[in-house]
Amino acid sequence: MRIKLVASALALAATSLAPVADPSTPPDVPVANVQAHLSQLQTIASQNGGNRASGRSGFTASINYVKGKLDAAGFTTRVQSFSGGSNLIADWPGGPANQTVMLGAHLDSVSAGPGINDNGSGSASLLEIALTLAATRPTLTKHVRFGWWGAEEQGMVGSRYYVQSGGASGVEVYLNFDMVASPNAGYFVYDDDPALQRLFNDYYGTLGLQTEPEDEGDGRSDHASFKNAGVRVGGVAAGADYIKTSAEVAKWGGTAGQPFDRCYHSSCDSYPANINVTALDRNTDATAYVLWKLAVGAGTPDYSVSVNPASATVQPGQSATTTLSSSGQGQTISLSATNLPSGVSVTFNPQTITAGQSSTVTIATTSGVTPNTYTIGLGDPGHSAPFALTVSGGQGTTWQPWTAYATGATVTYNGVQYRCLQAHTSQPDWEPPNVPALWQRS
Ligand code: DPN
Ligand code: ZN
Repeated sequence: MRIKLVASALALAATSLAPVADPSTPPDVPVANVQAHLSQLQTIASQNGGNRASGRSGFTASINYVKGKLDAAGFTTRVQSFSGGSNLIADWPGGPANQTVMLGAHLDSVSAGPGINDNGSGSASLLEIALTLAATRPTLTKHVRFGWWGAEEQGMVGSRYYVQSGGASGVEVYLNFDMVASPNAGYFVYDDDPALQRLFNDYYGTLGLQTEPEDEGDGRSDHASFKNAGVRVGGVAAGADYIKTSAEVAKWGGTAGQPFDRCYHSSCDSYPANINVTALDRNTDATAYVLWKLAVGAGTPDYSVSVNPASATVQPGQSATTTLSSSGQGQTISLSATNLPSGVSVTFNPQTITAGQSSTVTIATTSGVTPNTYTIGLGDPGHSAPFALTVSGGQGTTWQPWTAYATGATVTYNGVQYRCLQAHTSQPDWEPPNVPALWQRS
């Protein structure tokens, strides 16, 4: 459970964003949002004949719900179709593609019920972790990808199809989440890879919670598809139809002699009755912790600036404009210009931006500026975009009709230099000697 320390004015924004000051710190994923996703999956099942089974309308609606959230958050999503269903794959842009950490959960239910613990729980948990990643935008040392599988209940069909069609290429680690909120919950950590198992146990250790190695789901969920392809796999589960022992009740509470999930694969696997919110919260935070440990680098990510256009040609006295764009993650950027020659000044509108925003840049020259090409730096110390300013004019520029002249611009006409007194667009019979109101010898 997240503790609300925020002022009420900030509460609305804080519920949709993970309250993390430092993006490199593993987030506390808001369990209320995971519950909201589960509630939606329950509604979808109820409106589609009581299930979300692969290939049926409740599954398609589930894919559409998850995809809509991910697309809005900036993920690159694709739906991979196969005979009997489809997978939803979501890539978070960034990180080295050949070093991918992938997290997956099967989104399909059995046809007997809505599949809320099996496996709305893993699906909703991963969705909220993905949205938290998008809101936090940490520096990534690994590429991060999420998969929501179809037709797991028919024998891991979707994940096998994904792996067989080359999806595991570049995937260094696959983490699987299937039944993470069983009502009579146990805390089971996959023991397929000892290093991954230790990472999960580190997190549960901070809660003072002992885990057991997961073996009930061995070969029975989508991690098997990746394990068979030689990928390191890990994950957590809260138990299916195995019976909780009294020794386990001593560690975790709950009811001895009863299944971890008495509604496994039946119509009563529904929301909210069949969800243990404490287990859902702990397992979601454990997953986020491991993802951050595997894929997130230290520190606050950097931002960058660029300008478009990156050059302009002006007469002395004229000005040019360009747009400075920035990308980054909400840092405050105070804009300034460097390397300004005398007679050139720069103003930014606005002068302070938030990384991701743009500023209009006006580069003004005086009539006395020396014609030349200058490279000006626009940005801030450490984040500079070069802008090439060519000041033409002086002896070299000959007066021409149909040209916009700014006050202070200089031209030559028949070998004589003139300075523009008043901004205008020249016309064929307005040669400088003919219109002293517009041009003065200089
Ligand atoms: N969730 C079970 C299924 O999809 O049928 C498989 C399973 C059982 C997975 C126990 C993990 C633990
Ligand atoms: Zn399952």
